[in-house]
Amino acid sequence: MNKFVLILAGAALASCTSRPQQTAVYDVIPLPQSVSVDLGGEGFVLKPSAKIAYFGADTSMRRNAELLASYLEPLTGMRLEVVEAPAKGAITITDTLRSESPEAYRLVASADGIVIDGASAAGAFYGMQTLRKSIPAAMEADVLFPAVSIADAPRFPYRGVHFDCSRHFFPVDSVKEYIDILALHNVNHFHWHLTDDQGWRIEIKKYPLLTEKGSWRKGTVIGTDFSSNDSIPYGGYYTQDDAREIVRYAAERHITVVPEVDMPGHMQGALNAYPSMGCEGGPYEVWMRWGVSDQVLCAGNDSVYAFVDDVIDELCEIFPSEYFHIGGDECPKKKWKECEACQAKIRSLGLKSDSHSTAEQKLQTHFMTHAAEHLASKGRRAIGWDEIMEGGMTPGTVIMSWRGPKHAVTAARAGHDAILTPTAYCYFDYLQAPDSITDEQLLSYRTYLPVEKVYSLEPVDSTLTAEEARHILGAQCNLWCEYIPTLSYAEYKLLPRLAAMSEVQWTRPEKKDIDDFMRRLRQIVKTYDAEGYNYARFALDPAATADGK
Ligand code: TNX
Repeated sequence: MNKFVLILAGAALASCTSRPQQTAVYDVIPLPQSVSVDLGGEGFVLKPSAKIAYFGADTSMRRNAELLASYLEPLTGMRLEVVEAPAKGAITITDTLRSESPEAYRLVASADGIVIDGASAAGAFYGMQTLRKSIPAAMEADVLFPAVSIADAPRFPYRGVHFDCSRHFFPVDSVKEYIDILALHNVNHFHWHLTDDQGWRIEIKKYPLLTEKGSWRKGTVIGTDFSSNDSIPYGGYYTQDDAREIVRYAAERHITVVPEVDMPGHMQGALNAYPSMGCEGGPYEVWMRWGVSDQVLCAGNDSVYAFVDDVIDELCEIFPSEYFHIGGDECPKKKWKECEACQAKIRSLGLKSDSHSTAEQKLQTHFMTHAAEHLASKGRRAIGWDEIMEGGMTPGTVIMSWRGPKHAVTAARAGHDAILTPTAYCYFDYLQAPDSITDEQLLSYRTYLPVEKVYSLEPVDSTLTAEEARHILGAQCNLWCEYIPTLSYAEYKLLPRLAAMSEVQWTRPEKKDIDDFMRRLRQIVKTYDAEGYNYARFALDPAATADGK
């Protein structure tokens, strides 16, 4: 063999063993405030030998680093070593950035490495998410990060996603995966809907029957035929330790869990366990169908107020969140009108109907105010669905505007904080496809809510003054689970609409562009694929059909 042949053979061998390279693209969702690619600069090539180095004495930065290692693995096949900074040729994460926004970060990539500097551990975490989402394909390859400087901070302080774990119960591991999906989209509040007519799902030690009895229903309607029933017992609940585990898991991902105990309506689960809390004394069943029940807590019974305080007391020990959701939606007043105790309460409080509100609506305000004041005495703030304004507003309570954006406008004008979650843009239980593409889609509320519509939400109404606009804390999408029995289907309902919502929550309105968003959507689904998330493929390609099973 001559020398020339040997050189050729050597080159062939080298090309077989050298790893392929892919190039990162900073086409991420949500779109950062500024991305300056340095076209003349040399980028950083990430290889398996690179380290993830963290600065910061507290455990949250080390945890960030470990999470980053776990995020990069399914995308690149590399499991990078986590070390304390400084380290050469590393991805370095630190939390020393000075910024007005505590969630801001800067990401700089150069030949020397990548530095993510957050204004806090949370800020650094969002920089990590941007890095992760810039890796376009899941494959075993080195990654070239072109030289870049990204400066970013969120538009709104409250970026929420809700999950109804009452109508269907999702085990702890499923809730964790749900939280992982929120983290990928820079969401910072997880609104956990824990109680409803169809099941009470959180252990309360002082009231053991809530979960012993109130978490089980005897059957579930089949489809949308409310006269039908599958007669299969259905239930489940979270122990307090489970809930603590969820709080911890979310906190590691810089997400605050906001628990919801829906009151005084949507309470048949609790009424089944403790029938004396209803106006008629029961018996009450854990509801087997969907909709709005007339059976609500009695607002004339003092032991009901004590029950509310006790539940809040136990849950405040588990959930450190400043916000606590006390529901307040869809509370029919039929039973209160007929109930002696409720009417006596109305008289003793001197509540009178007027042109704005009925006496019963004012009684609800009295009820919600009781809960809100009890929370305030513990340093917490109540959030309520927008119906709580009907009988007059409880000072300090945050309004969740779901029956259209107008309630947020009313709240902000009156000096109250508000969060936008109007059904037409934010109800992810609604259809993603224009008509029924799959059988499962038939089992859904029929309103059509495509990704483009979600994207078009502007949370700050143009008629608000700058002062009023400051009361708009942010936006949230809701996943009501009457027709969502599995995590896989929940993912499908969430994705990719959550990508659109994350841009509503994070990105400045002047930077939003639906065409550019739809283009970048093709990139984020690569991360969905790498993580194995189920998503509605036809949202990207309307020609695609049956999916989501
Ligand atoms: C209204 S939104 C509800 C929920 C249902 C949902 C279905 C709200 C505060 N109440 O109880 O699950 O519609 O879309």
